[in-house]
Amino acid sequence: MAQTDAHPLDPRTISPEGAEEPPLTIDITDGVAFVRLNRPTRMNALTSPMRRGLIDAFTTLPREARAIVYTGVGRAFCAGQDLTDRSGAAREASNTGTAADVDLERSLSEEYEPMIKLITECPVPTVAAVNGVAAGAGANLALAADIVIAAQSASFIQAFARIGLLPDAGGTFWLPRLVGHARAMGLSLLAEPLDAPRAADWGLIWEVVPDDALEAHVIALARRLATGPTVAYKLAKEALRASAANGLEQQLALEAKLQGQAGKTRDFAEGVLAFLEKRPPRFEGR
Ligand code: T3D
Repeated sequence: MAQTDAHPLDPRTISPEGAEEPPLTIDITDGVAFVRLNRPTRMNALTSPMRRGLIDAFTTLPREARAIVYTGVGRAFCAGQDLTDRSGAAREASNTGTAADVDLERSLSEEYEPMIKLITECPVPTVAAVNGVAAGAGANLALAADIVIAAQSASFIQAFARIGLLPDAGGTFWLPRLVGHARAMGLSLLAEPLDAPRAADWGLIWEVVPDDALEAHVIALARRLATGPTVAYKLAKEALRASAANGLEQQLALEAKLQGQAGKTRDFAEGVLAFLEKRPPRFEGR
């Protein structure tokens, strides 16, 4: 993705990793916020400052942008949890013949869970541009986006079982819903890479594009979303999220309630007028 000036939210202000190589960069262009995971030598593996940076970004950016794209710098999208952060505990456990003394429940509930929830419930459309391998929590970070677009050479790996864990960061929620029980089981237990074309065939992601077309394609799509009916998008997201837990009756009632809100937006009036006047709509996002 083309770099522009750093956004004031750039997490180098909150990161202890230094100003030269911020682990996350943010900029906003034409109403689209671009969030880039920026630890290419570590395959953009997630550290605590990155997770906190993502939490900050997805808290504040929806007030400043009408679409958010996130992607990785370098050849990977994200390799999940930075395992060097767990190396001390793993070595100690190996030396003493005990289990690793690391509180993964806390790590998940304090950082991964709010991060995934904020992205999933983000009021503006989110796009994951999966530029390379997405492994472990990195794969499920991608799946948290509304629209996942992958480069042809990208792959998705529920790598957790390789290190003695179960899928987290929303994996056990999204996988069965997106690809069904049998494929969710296979991906989780075998932890094998799923290449991007097959991920699209299986319905895990929206689409695959040639590697050299990813950037332009994602920018065009995100700009389209950023000029769309932002309130209607937010309400559609809310309704689709709720459908997993609702019966038809509840869902019809929710659609009626939310459509009532959509009908009161300026964008609805503009959409109808534009149709009647045979011209493209000019949505303001309100
Ligand atoms: O801990 C908690 O809080 C619980 C939450 C857990 C969530 C999780 O995400 S658990 C799963 C963690 N992730 C993984 O297990 C994936 C580990 N990485 C890999 O399997 C492979 O690296 C990849 C399949 C992603 C890519 O393979 P490849 O062959 O293209 O690259 P590589 O040579 O393995 O990696 C390149 C470098 O990135 C390498 O460093 P080096 O040797 O050049 O200095 C490698 O160590 C580093 N790297 C890759 N992934 C991670 C990583 N460093 C730290 N943490 C990583 N996750």
